[in-house]
Amino acid sequence: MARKKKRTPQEQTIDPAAQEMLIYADELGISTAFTRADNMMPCNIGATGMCCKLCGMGPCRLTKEGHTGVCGATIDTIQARNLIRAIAAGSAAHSDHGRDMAFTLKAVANGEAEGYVIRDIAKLRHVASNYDIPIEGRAPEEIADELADLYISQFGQQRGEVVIIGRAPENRQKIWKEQGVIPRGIDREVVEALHRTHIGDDQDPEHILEHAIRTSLADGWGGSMIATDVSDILFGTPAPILGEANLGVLKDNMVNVVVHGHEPTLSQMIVAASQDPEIIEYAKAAGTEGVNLSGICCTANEILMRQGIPAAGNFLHQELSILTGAVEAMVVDVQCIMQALVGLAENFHTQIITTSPKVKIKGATHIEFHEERALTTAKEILKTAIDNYKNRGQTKIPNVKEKLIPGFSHEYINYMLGGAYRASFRPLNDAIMSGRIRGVAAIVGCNNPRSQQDYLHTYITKKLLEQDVLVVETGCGAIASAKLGLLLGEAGLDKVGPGLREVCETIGIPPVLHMGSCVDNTRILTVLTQMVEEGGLGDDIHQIPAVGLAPEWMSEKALAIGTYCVASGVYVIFGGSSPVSGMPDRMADSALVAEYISTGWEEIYGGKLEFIADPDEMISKALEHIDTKRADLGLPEYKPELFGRSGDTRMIELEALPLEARRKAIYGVAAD
Ligand code: BF8
Repeated sequence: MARKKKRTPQEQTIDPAAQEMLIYADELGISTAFTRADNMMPCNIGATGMCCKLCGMGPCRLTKEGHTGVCGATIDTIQARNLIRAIAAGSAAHSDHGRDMAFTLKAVANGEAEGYVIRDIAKLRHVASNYDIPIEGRAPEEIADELADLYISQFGQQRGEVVIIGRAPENRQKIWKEQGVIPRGIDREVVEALHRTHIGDDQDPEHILEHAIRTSLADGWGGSMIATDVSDILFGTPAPILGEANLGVLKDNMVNVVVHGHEPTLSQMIVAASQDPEIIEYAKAAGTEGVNLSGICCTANEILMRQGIPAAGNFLHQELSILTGAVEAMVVDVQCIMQALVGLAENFHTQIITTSPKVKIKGATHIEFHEERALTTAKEILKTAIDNYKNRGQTKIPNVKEKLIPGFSHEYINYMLGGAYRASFRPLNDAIMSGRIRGVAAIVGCNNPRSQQDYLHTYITKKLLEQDVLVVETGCGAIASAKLGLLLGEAGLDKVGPGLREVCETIGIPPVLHMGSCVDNTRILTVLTQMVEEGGLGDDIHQIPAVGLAPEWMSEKALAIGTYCVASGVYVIFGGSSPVSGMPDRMADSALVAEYISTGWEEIYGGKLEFIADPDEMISKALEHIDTKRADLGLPEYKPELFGRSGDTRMIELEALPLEARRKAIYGVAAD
């Protein structure tokens, strides 16, 4: 494979902590995803969706106009098949996570899960009442047992409709019914996606892509929503809490345990175990000041937004955290875990501990986690890490971290807008209708070492904030903004448009709302639904001046999320490269799928999926879309000069303070 130019650490990432560690990795002669990406050019035929490897007659590479595979498959059929397979894999990953959560809920309800309790009874009752599960006069465990049974049944259901669909706006459900795309059962749609793409099955690209919509809906309005619901019920619905992010959260004088992956069942129990007197004593006996937990990827988001446990970083920080030499154990469960971790850890004392029955990595220590022994296993894992402290060598922890306020669940957003007595989305809708807020953008998704880490996420976020667009974030995108200090209440409002700033100052919120992990993109679906139900912004999601962006995407889960958002009526823009771009300069027929998932899907669902590499074009397209939606609703044209003059002596006083003093005045603490 041809080599491309090696980038400098400054070209590989905008994060100063990551730059420091990449320089260190170079000094040590250790490779990372950043250097491996530089050393391996992606295959330009596979990357553009022009390779079919679905049977033993191929792989067939279609590179000329009119080329077909050995079986006669055309380029558009091949691209559609590749895309739906990725969407099915992403949906499977999210939904299997949701299934595990539902089984944990069942076990907790029946007293079979060690150490767990039902933390949010109000949410349990609310979710159960969506499905007419009786709640009055019943113990939480009884309700939870019935809800768990209902949710578990959704995976294997063969006919009918997945019940969660009933939580979407009525007009949206009508579109899905007319199109016949309501998922019958979560697993069924994933299996059917695989069946349809076996050699000799579905060969009409539009028909394949119709099933891609059905499969993605089984994720967004199915498995992922179950995961979010149950996580909140068991571990608490997030509310704002002060946290920290970046590698500087690792501590030299403590046993550092980094939890990485996705399912909160494990990480929440490790949080509980780390506070257990037995573990604190054990750590002290080993000559340390205790156990310091931190997270990577979506596990980080899960424990950050509920307990304020710091995030060591996003996807590309998993290797960098081990490079510090200060991590006794990296405990992983499922998804986004690089195989390179084990080889990398051999250069240090770090133990990579796999815990899921689904995920083993050669060379890692496997301590399998099951909910009936959850607390015992969590303690065993922590003791293994503590025992490893004595093997620690030289450390290099970058002195870089930032404060943030995560925890904006849809329940909290509803509450914060109106308080306990008038909780409602009315103020948000009013702010959009008046033009104080121009529109809403969800900026979500991964890091990708093929782009400069965090640059696209934060550049686009900052530019949209200047344009009075309220930003909500999840996943690794949220951690990117956190590391840059964009999730910091009033302290981050300096460069925000005047109307948005007024709203944020009035409510007391940051202009970027951290809404959780990747499965929690379903919270965004719920917010959009509640905005429709509140009135004034149309009768369906596609009418809301809103966009979704995944600037640094890399995972199949991101494609599943993007597709269910499109099916729900959202304009979704992905950065980086397009898996269906083809080579339209050489092969006009290779542009059909890209065209169909944009204008074709827009005609049917009001949402569209586009891949745009240039960040400024992403921003201009997003703003153009927001303004078109405003005009279609008959809302006033966006005029920022009308806002931000109301004045507030307190804000003026605060603004005059240097940043650290301002943070101290607002939060009572300053960055250290
Ligand atoms: O599910 S954003 S890199 S961590 S896939 Fe993975 Fe992408 Fe991060 Fe969470 Ni989501």
